Amino acid sequence: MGDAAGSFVIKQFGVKPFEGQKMGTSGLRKKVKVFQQPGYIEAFVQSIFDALPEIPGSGMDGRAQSAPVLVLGGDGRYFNREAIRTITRLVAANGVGKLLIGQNGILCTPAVSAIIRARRLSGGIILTASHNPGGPNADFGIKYNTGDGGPAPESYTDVFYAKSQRVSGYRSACTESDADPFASVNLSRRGSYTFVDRTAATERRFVIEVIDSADDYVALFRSIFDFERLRALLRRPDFSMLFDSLHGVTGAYTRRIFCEELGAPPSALRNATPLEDFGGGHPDPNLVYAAELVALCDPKQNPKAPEFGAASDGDGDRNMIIGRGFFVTPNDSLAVIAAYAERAIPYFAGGKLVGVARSMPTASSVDRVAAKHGLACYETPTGWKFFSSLLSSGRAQICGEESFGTSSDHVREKDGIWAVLCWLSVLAYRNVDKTPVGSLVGVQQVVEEHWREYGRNFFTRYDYEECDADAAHAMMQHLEEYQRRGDMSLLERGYGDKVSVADNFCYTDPVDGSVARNQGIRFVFADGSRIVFRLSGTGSMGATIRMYIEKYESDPSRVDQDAATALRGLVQLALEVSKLPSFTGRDRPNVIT
Ligand code: VG1
Ligand code: CO
Repeated sequence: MGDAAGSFVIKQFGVKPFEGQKMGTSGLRKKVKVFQQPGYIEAFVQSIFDALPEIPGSGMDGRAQSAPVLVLGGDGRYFNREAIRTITRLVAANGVGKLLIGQNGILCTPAVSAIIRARRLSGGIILTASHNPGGPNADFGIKYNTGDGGPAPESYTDVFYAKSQRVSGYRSACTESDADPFASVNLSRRGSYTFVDRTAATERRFVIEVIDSADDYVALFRSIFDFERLRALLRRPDFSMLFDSLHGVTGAYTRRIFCEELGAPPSALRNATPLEDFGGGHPDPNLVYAAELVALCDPKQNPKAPEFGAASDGDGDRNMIIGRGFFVTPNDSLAVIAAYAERAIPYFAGGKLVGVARSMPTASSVDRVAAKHGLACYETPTGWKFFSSLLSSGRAQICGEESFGTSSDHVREKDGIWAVLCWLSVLAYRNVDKTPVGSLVGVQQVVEEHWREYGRNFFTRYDYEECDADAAHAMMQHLEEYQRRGDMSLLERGYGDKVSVADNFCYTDPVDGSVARNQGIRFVFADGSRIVFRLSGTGSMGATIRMYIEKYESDPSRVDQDAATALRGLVQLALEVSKLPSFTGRDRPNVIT
């Protein structure tokens, strides 16, 4: 072991349990200040390592032949580096044989999933609070992904939480004087370091490898998409694109993928430097937080508006797609990708696509595509973890959520850059023989043709952020009671149609039989239009109420209406039935999508 970079001993430290170390829709998200409390990260990460041996199939349940290998990285937000240093010491002290770390501590969420799958790792730890803001006064988060590359399901996170309530100590790798034994590891350069654990009589090795953040991910994309065809699209003088990373993690990938691989000019990228505080912004790709991109893509405000615009969130799993002055709802984006997949994306050619899935609040645009193409269609609770079993069992290949998340079975996370490459593939396919410049089929035309063929699902989401938690729960309670009483006359009179389903969505996973209750209150009318309410599981302050409204229009002559106008009546009705303004004191949402 003469080549070792150093050695360490494992020491045990006392810690008391912290309240509320419970993973929500996607990981543990709290204010940075909460994570900075002494022992907070240690207690939580130790709880994960205490739980994994008890979870069959976790790769740490003692059945594996060799020591587990994990990957670690984050979206580069404030506190990322400190957390990586702390977690690395716990990983080393908890029986892991090798830890891969993204260069500079950076890995986008879908890349972590790709790395776990490509290298058959036991799992990974992702440091992100996703679309929540970053900085000393903003949010931080920790996620655990399992050996299939997907977010830990509730069968894991429930045990993590139970352990966190009883944790009394943690194990950490130390020098003799309790310092960080891995201080010599240079995260800014690729390299491999072998350390020797001298705690036991039989010396054990622990390897840290700093890996390129993009290699595995880019290789995967090369196997999915026709890069040559995408290059041809990007070469067209009548085509241009603008990708806004909102100073999130995709900035570490976009130059390589869009410029080096596909030939886009550097001017196609915006806010492409990952920043610890996302430049003070909200790294959430929607019409409010990506307003600058929306304005740049609007020919009325910018004569040089590009044909195609896209944005991604803090950790690179969300995407927003826009055309020239034209916003594509995530529901329609999912439906369009599914409709074109077999023809436009080599990965799906030859009948590979047999099913699609969407989260319950997501509008049912994709259901229409599934019906027409003979695909299975699943409706799951909010949160990507619910898609994993469908993807892994081959029941569904393309999934999406209304919250700007779309992906396929190439990974087990939503994937912002993948969605953008899908859209470029659709445009490349539609323009493959459109040689005279100026005859380009653009985003708007693709979507409008889609509406005429399948009908249009008008959709809006109202977010009421940081409401008083008691008030929000009281409102949900009121809606539950309203449903229990069963008198739907207010809704039926107001909308002019029967209510066919009124329930609190409950999901039974068709693969493993697990049941998820209380996933959102929904009122579904006979024509498929819907009102849905749920509380967010990703906020870090108070409660966020999400109100989702959907209305289906099959008449081709009415699909071009303005969405706000088409939905106004249902929005009013939803506010009336929920009594949201009087419960919360809020007369308007923070974000309307
Ligand atoms: C939100 C979205 C949900 C998404 C989740 C994680 O959850 O509604 O669709 O999967 O965020 O996305 P909630 O519970 O706040 O509604 V991300 O990009 O923040 O990991
Ligand atoms: Co995200």
